[in-house]
Formats: sequence, C-alpha cells, structure tokens
Amino acid sequence: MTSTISQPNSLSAHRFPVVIVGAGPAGLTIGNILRAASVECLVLEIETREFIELRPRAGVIEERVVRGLQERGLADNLLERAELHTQCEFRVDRERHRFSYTELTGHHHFVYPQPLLVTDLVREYADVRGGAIRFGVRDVQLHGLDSDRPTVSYTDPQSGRRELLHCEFVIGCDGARGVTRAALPQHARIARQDYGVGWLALLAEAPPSSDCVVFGIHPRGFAGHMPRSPEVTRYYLECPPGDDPDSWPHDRVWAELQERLGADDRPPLTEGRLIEKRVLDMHNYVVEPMVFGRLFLAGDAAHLTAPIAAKGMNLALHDAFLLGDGLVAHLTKGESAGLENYSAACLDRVWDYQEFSQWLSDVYHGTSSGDAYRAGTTLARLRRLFESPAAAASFAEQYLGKSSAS
Ligand code: RFL
Repeated sequence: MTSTISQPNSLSAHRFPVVIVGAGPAGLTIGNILRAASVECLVLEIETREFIELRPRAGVIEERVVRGLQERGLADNLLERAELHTQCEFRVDRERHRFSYTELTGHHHFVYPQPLLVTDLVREYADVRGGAIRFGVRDVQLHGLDSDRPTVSYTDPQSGRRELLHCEFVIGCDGARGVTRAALPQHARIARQDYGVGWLALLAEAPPSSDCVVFGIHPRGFAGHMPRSPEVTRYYLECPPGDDPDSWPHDRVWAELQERLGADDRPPLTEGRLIEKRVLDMHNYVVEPMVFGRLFLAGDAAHLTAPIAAKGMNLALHDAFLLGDGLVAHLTKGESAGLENYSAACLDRVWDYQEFSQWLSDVYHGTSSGDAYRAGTTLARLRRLFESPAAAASFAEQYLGKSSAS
C-alpha cells in the first residue's frame, strides 16, 4: 500500500517502493511485472497517454523477446495481430538478393508497431493490474540516489504543485532524452559512437511494396523499406546528419526511394502520403554500469542503438524482464542476486548488439561513403554474405538476436 506523509510547505509526499520514470516499452513492462507480483509502484511520464499510444517508432521484435512478453502475460494482442517475417532482401546495383533467415535457422521476426505494444502495455498496467501512473508530469528530479532512501520530485500538471515521492528504488526508463542519465555521478562511463550519417525516417500511408524488409545499398546512400501494416510502410533514406526534413519534399523523397530501392525485375514502389518525416543522427552510447546507488537504468536511458539493426526496443524489453524479475525477487523474497547481476547480465547483450550495429552500418553506408576502399570492402562483404553459408548463418544469428544466451 502507498501512504501519504505530511510535509512542511503543504507539500504532500507519498511512498512507493519503486518509482519508474518513463512510460515507454521498458518502464511499462517493469511496471507490469511489479504489479503482477502485487508490488506497488508509480510510473511518471511527461507526455499524455494519447501521445505515447500513437508515437510511431519500432516494429521488428525478436522471437525471444515475444516469448518473454508472453511468459509475463503481455503478448495476447501481439500474438493475434503481429505479422511474421521470414526473410529480408538486399538490393545492390538494381539486383535483388533474397535472404531467407527462417529457412536457415527455423526462427523468424515478429512485426508489431511499437504504438500498439505501448497501448497494450499501458492498458494492462493501469486498467487491468491497477498500476499507478501520472501523465504530463513536469520537471522530474531525483535526490539521494546514493542513500537507501532516495526521493523523486515532480510538478503535477493539474495542480502545478511540486510532489515528493519517497521510494526504495528509482528506475530510469526515460529514453535517450530523459533526465535520469543526467543524475549519474561524474565518474560514470558513457561510451559513445557517432556514425557521421543521418537517416531521414519516413512513414508512408502506402502498402508495402515487397513482402519483406528491403535494404537498398546504393552509391547515393542507403535506403530501407520496412512493412509495418497492410496500409503503412516505414522507409529510410540516408542523408547528411542534421539535415532539415523540410528539404525533403514529397517528390524528392519518392524519387530518391525509387532510385535507391529500384530493381530491374520489380515494378516501382507504391507511393503514398508521408505521415512522418524526421532526421535521425545515427549514434550509439552505452552507460556502464547501468546501476548507480538506488538508480537502475533500463532501455534507451542506459544504451542507445541507432535504428540501423532494429535492436533498441528488443534490448529495452530484455532489460525490463531482468530488472522487473530482480525487483520482485528482492522486494517479495529478500533475494538480491537478480539486482546485483542486473547490469552485467544486460551489458553482454548490449555490446553484442552494438557490434552488430557497427558491422551493419559499414554494410549500409560503405558504398555511399565517397571512399573507394570502403566501397570495395563493402561489396566484398555483401558477396560473402550471399555466397558463403557460414557468413549467412552468422548474419542470420545476429539479425534474429540469437547469439546471446536467453
Ligand atoms: P522510450 O520508448 O523512449 O520511452 C521513454 C519514455 O520516457 C518519457 N520521458 C520522460 N518521462 C518522465 N520524465 C522525463 N523527464 C522524461 N523524459 C522522457 C518519454 O516520453 C517516453 O514515453 O524508451 P524505452 O522504453 O527504453 O524503449 C526504447 C525504444 O523505444 C527504442 O529503443 C526503439 O524505438 C528503437 N527502434 C527500434 N527498436 C527495435 O527493437 N526494433 C525496431 O524495429 C526499431 N525501429 C526504433 C525504430 C527507433 C526509431 N526512432 C524514432 C529512434 C525505428 C525508429 C524510427
């Protein structure tokens, strides 16, 4: 049960064992795991519920991650509605190279848009499992993280008052632009990698033009085609970092996509209205360790992988499973091994995926780098992928996310 503590200056203070900052896939999954074990927690989110339920982002989810959601009673809608993907395609020099990873491994990808997953998770947390959540909060601040009685304060959007939360654990799930990472001590190690390229991320109101993910490797820049639903397709176009999305009007976008994703034996792409258009600078970071005192980071707050390899949400959910289970074991049974091993257990997989993202970035951006040597080695790497069963098996394992222990 939560309790209210009277405070000077008419501040009301509340007590929750766990305060979670951020209602993305990581924060909501941890909240759901805690509520399933009847642990009280509060989720703080700066946006509205409507906003987070519509924010477009990821789509590709690993089989192992779906199993993790299913084991925690969080995958009913996903299993009913997600599409299964069994292959992807590389287009190089107007030729198509199909890569049937399911044929090679017996495993597949799920495609389920992130807004649908967030909608499922918030409904289950707040409406079914009775979890506490505050939307639209402002100015979240963390205090006393190195003590065993940390507090979190925030401004309530309705009353405009500062609220104070006493807790045992603060869980930082506020993504790449949140505040919890900023609360890290000076000596925290943050390893960074900047690829020096931008991607124009697009959502088109157009049916997919292929039955699978397509990677266009082109001297003018990378292009990607990612089916999201029968009506909506995500596209990517490599562009200079920091480029202005307004310099990419409708006609320019479609001309570039047709050129970079074109294949001699395929009709042109089906065009449609562009409903999202933003430039993402391709960079990564990893915070080590992911725990500081009573602050535990999870998901993009702890590590960012540029959407190059479609791994960010998969990692966020993997963190959430480990941290949610670790918190439940500690708070209900006094077992602390899960929390003590949390950071190390996550970081092995995080670095594995960072390395894959770097490898894939070389493949995607080599021929457009303007460097003849990089272009040559990129094409050699692609030939090896198409011709060598060993290289194909290795790629499939990483692409499906099966290289690390479950
Ligand atoms: P999120 O989803 O960013 O959620 C963080 C939440 O915290 C809130 N917040 C705050 N709340 C309170 N106080 C503050 N001060 C706050 N600051 C922020 C935010 O409003 C938000 O609700 O982080 P989380 O949970 O760690 O989840 C990470 C994933 O969202 C992310 O890794 C993926 O979207 C990455 N990604 C993909 N990952 C995949 O696994 N497969 C994909 O196919 C895939 N495609 C993508 C992607 C990311 C993309 N973009 C936009 C970067 C495609 C794109 C275009």
